[in-house]
Amino acid sequence: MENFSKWFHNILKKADIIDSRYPIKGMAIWRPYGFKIRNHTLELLRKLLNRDHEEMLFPLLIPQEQLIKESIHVKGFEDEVYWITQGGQNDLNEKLALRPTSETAIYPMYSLWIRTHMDLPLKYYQIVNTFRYETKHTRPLIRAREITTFKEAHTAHATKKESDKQVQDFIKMYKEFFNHLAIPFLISKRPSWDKFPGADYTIAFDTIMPDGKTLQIGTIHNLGTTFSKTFNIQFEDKDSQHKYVHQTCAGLSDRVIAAMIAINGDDKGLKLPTTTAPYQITIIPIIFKNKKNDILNKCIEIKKTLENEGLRVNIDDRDIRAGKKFYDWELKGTPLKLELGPNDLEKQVIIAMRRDNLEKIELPLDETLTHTIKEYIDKYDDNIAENAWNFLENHVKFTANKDNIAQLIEQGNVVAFNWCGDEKCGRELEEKTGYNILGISQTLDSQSEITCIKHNKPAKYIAYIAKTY
Ligand code: PR8
Repeated sequence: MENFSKWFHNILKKADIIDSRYPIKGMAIWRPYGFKIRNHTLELLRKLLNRDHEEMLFPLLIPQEQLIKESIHVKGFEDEVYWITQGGQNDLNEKLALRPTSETAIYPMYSLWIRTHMDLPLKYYQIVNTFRYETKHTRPLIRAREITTFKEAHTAHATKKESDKQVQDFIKMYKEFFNHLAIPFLISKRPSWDKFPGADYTIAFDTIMPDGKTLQIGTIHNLGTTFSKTFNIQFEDKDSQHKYVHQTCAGLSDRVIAAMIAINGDDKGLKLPTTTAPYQITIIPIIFKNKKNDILNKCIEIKKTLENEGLRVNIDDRDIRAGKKFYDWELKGTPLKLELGPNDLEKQVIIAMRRDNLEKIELPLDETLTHTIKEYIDKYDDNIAENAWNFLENHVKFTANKDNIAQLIEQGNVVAFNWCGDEKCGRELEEKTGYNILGISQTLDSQSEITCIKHNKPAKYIAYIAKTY
């Protein structure tokens, strides 16, 4: 993959994932194959969230007065908001914002819903489209102006301790989610100047894309009582005192799908994990005239058997060359292809080919087939995840010398370094190098004699710096 950006645009188009020719910048269309991948991704996400959250759905529009009520929050978003000012021929009395995120839509309602400690913790989420007037270069899925798949969870708790615990629970859940998608990640606490507008602190998941740039693929924010004070979200506690709730929110977007595609792809196309592949197995009949029906019938029988075991299977019976079918399903990233021709049928075997190693193996067409295939796709999943993690781990390099940062990053790495944690020092480092501090990955032992990469002050943390999307 020499030119990642070109590869990415090509694959979205050729594999029928996204069509970005829609005549509004930053807004694109999900094509049916992409839509299926998106559905499976959402299914997984809902399954994880529904363990202890409930899904809801808010309106898209937010009254101006509500959006601007939380001053720090609005400052962070004011340059990114799309406004609706007219209804038909009439000017609206109040401007309405297309939600860039929904804190200011949701929290006034939380203030009505939450009354006593018995209403807590409250854990709701929605999966909606949001709009951000991004001024940086837009890219489908990665930086869109309409984020079509924005998962936002919003929780409220009685104490700070519980909200901190919720942050940890989200971290666990995200780990599980990204593992299902074969997306390796770095977790860090964003520096104070890069946290979510209105948050006490932000924990972010980043991955390293094939071009070495990092992509923020998920965030978890502890909002403290900033919003509950602004929107008056109070509860009566056991001691009859009225207190402000402590809140968190956590977001994911289409970027997750971008990362899954980019990290697991190669020059032949996609390598989708079986969790999200529209078809986990594609059967390709090799049709010769006199045997056509026998072959097709056997393919249908195999498909049914595998489907009964819960696998997603399709048969490509298009009237085109088998070679073209192989090419297409390699491009579309089906984890396992099965090929059945007249000779195979006679020998009672089928040829299996995993998308990751492209090895062809003959499998007996008997009652062991389903079991063997399941083992195969498990190995496939393990292998693509292992490769993805190896890539990430090989591209995180530690240095104690600030003069090495630029070279390491330009070679496609994220750089880990010892840091004092001071804002001034961090900002200077960003300015001097032109890269971004992702955040703190680890706190150092307070007894340690290690010094900050920039000066002689004691280092408190290990932090990451990178070229970011
Ligand atoms: C919140 N509020 O909003 P966040 N295109 C695609 N993905 C994007 C874009 C974009 N233009 N901008 C951000 N993301 C909080 C949490 C409710 C939920 C993705 O947080 O502003 C990024 O992966 O950090 C980001 O981590 C996630 O949306 C959440 O957005």
